[in-house]
Amino acid sequence: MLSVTAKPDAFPLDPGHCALVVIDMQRDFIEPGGFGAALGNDVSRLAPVVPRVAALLALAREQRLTVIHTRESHLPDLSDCPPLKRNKLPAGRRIGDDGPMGRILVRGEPGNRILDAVAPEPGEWQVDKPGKGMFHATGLDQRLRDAGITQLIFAGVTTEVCVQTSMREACDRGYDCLVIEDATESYFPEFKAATLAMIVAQGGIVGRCASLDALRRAFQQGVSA
Ligand code: C5J
Repeated sequence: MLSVTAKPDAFPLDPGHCALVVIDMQRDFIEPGGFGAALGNDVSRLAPVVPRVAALLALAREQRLTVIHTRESHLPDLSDCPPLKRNKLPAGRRIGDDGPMGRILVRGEPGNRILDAVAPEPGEWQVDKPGKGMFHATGLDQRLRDAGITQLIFAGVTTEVCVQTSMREACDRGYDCLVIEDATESYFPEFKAATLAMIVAQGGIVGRCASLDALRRAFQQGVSA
């Protein structure tokens, strides 16, 4: 067991039972013309997180952790997209409408692709999820249990939406959770700060929070307990 310096207390890391989950590092949220932009966000705010997620992925691969990539996406016929979600936006900017990167937030479209810098490698899990949380309508819980995964390290975008929702879902299912604070980002710095504060408050009510450096140090220091 390794020990990662974290808030509110150390995270006991068991590499053989731990997976890195990289949430929604897809063009839809990070490049102009996708779903993030359709929602009215300044997508350039997410660019700085890309090299940090790439560095985290490199570390996880070096340490042979299970790596999971998610994509928020809907089926081409939108049968998995609740009308409420689609109708939030005006026609022309809705999920399924044509945009500069193909149909917005639709599975298999160019905009739905994960950025090259953080793209999945062969053997890594890829999970298409119609919701904000990664357990809704994905079958992921059973797959994790079958693989003996009990701990999850989170990164990706956006901190307060899909990262936090997935982490809360995971916490309710009994997974020990850690979010890497410099490998997650939001369009809104204040929402990111509030989310990280909420996660670690009340004794770590949803999990723990650590820096990428702290995770790296834990692997360098090796067995500590
Ligand atoms: C959003 C996400 N923000 N991946 N999705 O709608 O956080």
